[in-house]
Amino acid sequence: MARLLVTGGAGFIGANFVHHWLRTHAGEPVVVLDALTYAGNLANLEPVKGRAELRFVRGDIRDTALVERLLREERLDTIVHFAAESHVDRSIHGPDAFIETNVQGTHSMLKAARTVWLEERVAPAHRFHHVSTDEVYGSLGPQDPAFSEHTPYAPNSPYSASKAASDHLVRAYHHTYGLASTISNCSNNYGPFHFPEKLIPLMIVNLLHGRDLPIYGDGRNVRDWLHVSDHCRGIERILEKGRPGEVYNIGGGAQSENLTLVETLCTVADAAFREHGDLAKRFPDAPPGRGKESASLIRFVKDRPGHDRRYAIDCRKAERELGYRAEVTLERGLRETFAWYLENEWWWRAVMDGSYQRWIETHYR
Ligand code: NAD
Ligand code: TDX
Repeated sequence: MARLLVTGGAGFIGANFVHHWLRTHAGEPVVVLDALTYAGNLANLEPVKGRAELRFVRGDIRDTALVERLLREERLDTIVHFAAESHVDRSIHGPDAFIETNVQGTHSMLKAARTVWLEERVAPAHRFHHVSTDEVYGSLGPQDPAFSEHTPYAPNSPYSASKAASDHLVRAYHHTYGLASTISNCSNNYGPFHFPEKLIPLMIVNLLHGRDLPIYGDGRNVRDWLHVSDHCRGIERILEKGRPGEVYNIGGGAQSENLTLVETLCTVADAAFREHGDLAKRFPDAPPGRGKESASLIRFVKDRPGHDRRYAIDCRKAERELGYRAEVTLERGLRETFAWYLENEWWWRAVMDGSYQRWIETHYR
């Protein structure tokens, strides 16, 4: 039985992981530590609200004393570290927060784990799992082999550079102090509770409002899409079977050019509007409700500076050693994700207009 500290558990992937873990590990304590930045929302934890195993603590990963206290008080033996600034475009406009949270924050977590687990020996066995990204490996050409765990690091954005730095710190704490750490580098996630600043949820929300669908550059950049449920199962496998000191790539095996992905999403939307007559009334500005194709909203816009051309993940190590397999195809994942946003309009309206955030500020201290 593991006793978990999940940082960033009110964010997109962290919250999905908490839902998954409480489904598969009922009765095992989970403490979520989250600062509730713009990207963190208690609304993301609604599906597990009231679960006796779950404790939510609003706090900053840079508060080393707080993390030490939580590890001691709750006798926690496993950290799953998601908390980060995660949006590449924001890192281009303001890199400082990325260094503070992703580099200093991860170092603060490592220091707390070292003090409590290695010096005070509070937990008999421990695990520090660090959630990272394929972006640390840089950008691939069209014919290059996919990123493996041996691909040299070549981060290109302030975001990926900050994640690379945090990966190196985790590695160093394993080699220098003997911290039992693992790292996963995964590709682009998508699915429920994805904040509508990232490509897929932004396109869904814009489409429903009849707003432009902005495609950066020529739209030929390739991402390897991973449904968040597959990612969560991958992390679970690493916690259960992964070897300390090891790195595992987790991918979805679903490479797509951005333009193709957005066109597929438009087709999914058009089909949903044909099937469900009420959607035209709920979203009167969406093109398929007015007899037009969603793809008519696609617009090419100025490219992202330093935009990585292609990511692709070779996850054969995780398949071989952990029995990991991505289960959700991109087509099914996009259909289900679009349906989730239709069914959970309350969620994206609340996170976008800030009303949930304002509620948190007055009700949560
Ligand atoms: P997210 O932005 O949705 O959530 C980040 C969470 O961290 C939020 O809840 C936020 O409140 C919290 N947080 C931020 N700063 C904090 C701090 N100083 N102290 C405590 N909490 C803080 O991010 P996500 O998309 O869920 O990504 C989670 C992790 O996975 C990140 O480490 C990210 O780098 C990595 N990752 C994400 C993707 C992806 O496609 N989204 C892909 C690969 C790796
Ligand atoms: O409006 C847009 N138009 C567009 O063409 C947006 C928001 C994005 N894009 C492109 C840029 C990328 O090529 O779509 C692709 C995906 O963009 P994002 O959703 O911003 O993701 P990306 O930059 O690939 O990074 C994501 O995957 C790796 C996560 O945000 C990171 O946290 C993760 O590490």
